[in-house]
Amino acid sequence: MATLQDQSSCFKRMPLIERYREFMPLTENSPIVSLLEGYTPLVRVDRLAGQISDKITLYVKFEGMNPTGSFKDRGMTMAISKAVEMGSKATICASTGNTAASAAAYSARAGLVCAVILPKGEVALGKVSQSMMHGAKVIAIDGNFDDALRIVREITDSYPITLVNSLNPFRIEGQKTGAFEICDDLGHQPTYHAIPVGNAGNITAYWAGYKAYKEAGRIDGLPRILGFQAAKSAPIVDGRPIPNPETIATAIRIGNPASWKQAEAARDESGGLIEKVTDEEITEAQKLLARTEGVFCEPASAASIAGVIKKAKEGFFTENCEVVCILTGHGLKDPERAKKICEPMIEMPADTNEVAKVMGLI
Ligand code: AN7
Repeated sequence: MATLQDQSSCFKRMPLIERYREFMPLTENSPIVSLLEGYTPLVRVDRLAGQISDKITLYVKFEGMNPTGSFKDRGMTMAISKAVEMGSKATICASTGNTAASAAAYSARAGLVCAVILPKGEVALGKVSQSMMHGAKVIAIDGNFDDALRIVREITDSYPITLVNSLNPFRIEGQKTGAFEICDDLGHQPTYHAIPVGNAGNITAYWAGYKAYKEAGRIDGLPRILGFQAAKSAPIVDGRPIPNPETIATAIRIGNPASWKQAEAARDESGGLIEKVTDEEITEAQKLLARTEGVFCEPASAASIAGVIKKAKEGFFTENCEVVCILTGHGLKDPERAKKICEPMIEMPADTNEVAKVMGLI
């Protein structure tokens, strides 16, 4: 019978953690649970850059192209592989939606039972439907992400269930691969790395990834990390936990990030910054990217673009530089939001003349 490993490596693309095996905590006998994640496009977006600054060469790393539509798959392939290696039968996570979707999918792939704890009414439709479809036990609590994470910590303290939030160190290990891919694609590190910050696992992982690549001699310098939080969910910027975080970018509606200190370290060690962008700036950036370049990311992801636009307006980019924006999730995750911010479609009779009229042809 074919093993999971055989199933995943029968095509040209190999499992992500296999590709970067030398940097991953895998043993010879580690099972590899993969959906052929990673290898996401690093798209050069000159038309967008032209509207932002004449100093920057801009790239977007479209993490929405991962199997479940977000960057979470990079960490989940590693976390679930280790869970299987250690004999776990069940997984659990708190989530604003994407971690849950990824945990549900990779748990299904490995034959593990999965439970996801979500803030009721605050998770985008696409993400909820994924968790349900993959057969997870979907539990929506009267509370926010931070409440959900507390519950998950308490449950995993008392029961033999594997926690697959980014508190699980294997998640961070897997997510380092994003940095490796960027450097492999460019042939060097970018000058600036712009990224949305929620629970702060991804900024932590990217910084660790760049540092590991430098140590291995694959790059000869490090990027400056530019992190962006939503204005009313910006605990790191404000320097205190936010009890009731709010933002239309529900993925990053987080008031007390688990990797707070590591995010500050990434900012300070890299000579970067962590700042806020408003919901209006996020929405504008999401639409601008979609309309200028044909790339549809979810609202939280657009925080990276919004941040670069904001910094460019402030005159931050004074010399020619390369900027990579991480687009953490696919726009189809949150179709309701897209409908809300765009012109409504035109409904009309099935009549050619009438159609030509509304098109302005007649
Ligand atoms: C699209 O799914 O926290 O700073 O529970 O889904 O590593 O938390 C999602 C986070 C950015 C922030 N963009 O990353 C979850 C969750 C998208 C996200 C983030 C998330 P972190």
